[in-house]
Amino acid sequence: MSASAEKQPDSSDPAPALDFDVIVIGAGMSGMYQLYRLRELGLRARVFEAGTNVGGTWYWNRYPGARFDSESYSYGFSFSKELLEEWDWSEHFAGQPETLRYLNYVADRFDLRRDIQFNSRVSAAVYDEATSSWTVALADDGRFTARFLVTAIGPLSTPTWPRVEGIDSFAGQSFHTARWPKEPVDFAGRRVAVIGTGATGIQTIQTIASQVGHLTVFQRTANWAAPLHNGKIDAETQAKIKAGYPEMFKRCQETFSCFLHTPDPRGAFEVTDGEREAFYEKLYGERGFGIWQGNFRDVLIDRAANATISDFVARKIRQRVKDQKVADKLIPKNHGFGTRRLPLETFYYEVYNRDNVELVDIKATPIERITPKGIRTTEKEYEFDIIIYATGFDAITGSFDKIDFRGADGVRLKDKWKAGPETYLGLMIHQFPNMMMLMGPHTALGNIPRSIEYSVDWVTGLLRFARDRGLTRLEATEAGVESWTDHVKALGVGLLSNEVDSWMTGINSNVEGKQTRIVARYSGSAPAYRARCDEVAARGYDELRLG
Ligand code: NA7
Repeated sequence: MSASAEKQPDSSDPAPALDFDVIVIGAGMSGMYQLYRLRELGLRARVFEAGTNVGGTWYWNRYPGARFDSESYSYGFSFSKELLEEWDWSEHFAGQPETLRYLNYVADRFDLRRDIQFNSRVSAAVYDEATSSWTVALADDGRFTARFLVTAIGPLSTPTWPRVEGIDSFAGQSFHTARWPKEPVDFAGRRVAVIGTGATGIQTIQTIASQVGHLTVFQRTANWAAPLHNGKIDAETQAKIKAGYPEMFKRCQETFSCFLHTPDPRGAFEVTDGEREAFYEKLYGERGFGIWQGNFRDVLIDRAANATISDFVARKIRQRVKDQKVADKLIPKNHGFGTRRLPLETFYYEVYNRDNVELVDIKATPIERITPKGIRTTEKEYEFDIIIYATGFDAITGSFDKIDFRGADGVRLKDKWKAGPETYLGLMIHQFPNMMMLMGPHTALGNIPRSIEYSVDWVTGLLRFARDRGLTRLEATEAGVESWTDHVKALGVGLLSNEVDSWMTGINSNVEGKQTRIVARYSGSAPAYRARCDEVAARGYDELRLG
């Protein structure tokens, strides 16, 4: 800890010196890159991180089989040519250990750790109008002040457990996938339960099925999934990837959500039945998110178009799963293909052809309680050695709810956002001056590192502007927030994904008060988002209240 960080503010001093220019909460990809840019500006910055090391999502999610669903090379940082040149991704979709190694390499390469304080969970952040500054309190101990506050707390970082009785009574081992231990878990011969079949559950299930004695999957809602088609990157491909980086990142800037894939300009019914089938077959055989992000332009907005791809993928599931009763349980009935975040899988469906795997439909036979021995449904009690909760996150606003943010006049963010988030460009909030959000609500998510780099650069531009003009107070106006929030809501109209319960619509059965759908994400195109934010910057941030 630096000398300045140890200093406690002196309450008798009417204008105590601030500990830092900027405090950043979180040392995941957003916080790491923000720190790098703040240093370039010559600002005194401190990052507070709850974990013991950098990496955020890739630090916490150590569960078996955790890996990218977007191509490794399109996911890494693009800001440093040297870094791009130095780092070799071993697979098209790297696993979590490799990604965590990468982020540690980045931290070392840019000497980031000296301004990051680990084991430091922020519990509160309070704005003080008299000094135009933020005081950040840590859960354990310590209070620090800074002019500006940047939240880099991640859209999917607050894990949630089922609200079911008896969780603590289980006598075996239990783990949430997002709080997986650093030490390996021995599955050999064990009776294992997995609750949850989202992107995380699917990766876990397909990875451990061959390692466990017996696996029981508790599925509440069947999810659509499509093949990942991962593979090793050979030396020749590696050289091509590196030579093609400028072009590839340019493409990511042009596509709808910064992935390598972007919607096909044709509608699903603008081709013949045979052409449509062939196109789906091609997409199903290709790497990555193409079948989701590179499909016909209308499959995520038009029910009839969506039904064609849903029907295609349902047939694939029936072909891949031998027991047709099980196949039927695995085919979603309550939402169309791609209307929730699409999990990508590697022989996931084939798992259900194994003798040691059972699928339990907990819509039909709900879980009543966790018992010392295992899980009791309305049908029977199952006995386990290990229970894995792959039950997801209190997404997007959940990590904000966990910190007691208080803005001007003591207004609590949790109260302000009771009916859903309200933001300016997904970056700022009225009555929360000098606070900027990275990957908060209402921002373009998509291929997250691409969005992170853009948002960090925007925030950095704003802080440079403030520094150069000696500004000490930056605030989104009420009108600016209203206009952006209305815009984000309008963009969501007509999207099939906004008519479905998922973390993307703010639904979480495990969290009180999160049973009503909200528009939590910006669903326009990334280029349109950037154009709007660039325009604000080019006009000298004239939509903000500056002081
Ligand atoms: P998700 O996608 O939110 O999936 C959570 C899963 O857990 C999903 O199948 C849920 O069923 C299930 N779940 C949640 N709570 C319960 C309870 N109480 N009982 C039974 N089943 C439950 O989270 P993931 O971690 O898989 O993925 C999150 C994102 O991380 C992913 O989209 C990627 O962007 C990376 P439900 O569908 O709610 O019925």
